[in-house]
Amino acid sequence: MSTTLLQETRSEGKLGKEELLRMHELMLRARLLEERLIRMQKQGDGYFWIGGPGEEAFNVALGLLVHKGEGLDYDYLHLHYRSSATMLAMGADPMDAMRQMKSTATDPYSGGRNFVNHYSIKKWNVVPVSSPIEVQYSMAPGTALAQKRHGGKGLTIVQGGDAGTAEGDFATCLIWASRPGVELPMLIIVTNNQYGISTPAGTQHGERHISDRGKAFGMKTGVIDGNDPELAYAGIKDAMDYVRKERKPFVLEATVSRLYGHSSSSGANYVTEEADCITKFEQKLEQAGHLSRAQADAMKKSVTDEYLEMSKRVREEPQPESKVAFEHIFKEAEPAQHNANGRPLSDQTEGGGH
Ligand SMILES: Cc1ncc(C[n+]2csc(CCOP(=O)(O)OP(=O)(O)O)c2C)c(N)n1
Repeated sequence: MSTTLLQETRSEGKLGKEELLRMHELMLRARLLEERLIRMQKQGDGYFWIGGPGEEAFNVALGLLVHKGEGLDYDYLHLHYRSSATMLAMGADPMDAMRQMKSTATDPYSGGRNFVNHYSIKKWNVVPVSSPIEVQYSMAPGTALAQKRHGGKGLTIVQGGDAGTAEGDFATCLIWASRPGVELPMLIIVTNNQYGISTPAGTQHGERHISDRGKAFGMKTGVIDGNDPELAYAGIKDAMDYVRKERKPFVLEATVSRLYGHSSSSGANYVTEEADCITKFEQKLEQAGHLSRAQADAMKKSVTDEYLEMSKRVREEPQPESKVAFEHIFKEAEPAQHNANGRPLSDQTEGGGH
């Protein structure tokens, strides 16, 4: 089943059984991948875990709706470390996340340099995820501005958490996205899980919804239940359709859960107090007669086994050699040649530089 099929089905009114089951499978795969990564970290096959359990409903829907490809005609993604389900829904190889967890030389996102869930895929316009939070919001207007000048239907998607919106980068994003006459084709997403690392959102926000901030800049905004895959799919699709057609920004806030705490630094244990989008969706699918408990359990077992096997294979892959540690930091270039005055020979200007 392709993304296109999902979109066609949606425009007819409702997602069909096949599409709902595909979403469920992707959500389950994303969750089981994160659980494998958490186990890898706890067993010593990695130094740190951070990821997206609790955001699968929203992030799978997003991944299925992305217009995937390289260059300005396709969507750009400026994601964060909880976007694993988006990556899986786009077709990323789960083994690559395990490679990044294990810091192997084969990790295609960072060659074993970065934390897990810090993706980077040039052929799909997935801009490298950075550990300093929120910088993606001030970078994203760059690709959106290039897309505005280029024309076409491509848009820029930027996503981060609620607490990070306190950083100046978020304000930078709102300002650049909404300049009169140069409004940018951006889908600005905030996935609100109600926490910074340990700071409750309720103690930080004078505004009712974070997305309301967009209203002051004349932007369209919306809040959706990010724990419901059908509502998330419909909400993202509506917002994307607007941005693609009008070439103007939309601020979309999605309420989500954080099911394994902040990261391995806070223990990475399952929390029972928050809504679990997969449990809720499975109940809905069972009631509709689309999925039985036995089928869901069988799928869970089979994917768990599949991922365990993958993690064993990743363990055998090579670690990076120390001599590559400084590659990709500075541009590889010949040292500049200087004249007797210490000026670069390539500098032909009269009277000195700037
Ligand atoms: C610039 C910067 N400040 C602080 C941190 C430490 N830090 C990492 S995650 C995080 C909380 C982010 O919360 P939120 O934006 O709500 O996203 P969530 O992790 O809840 O999805 C903080 C403060 C950081 N990585 N970068």
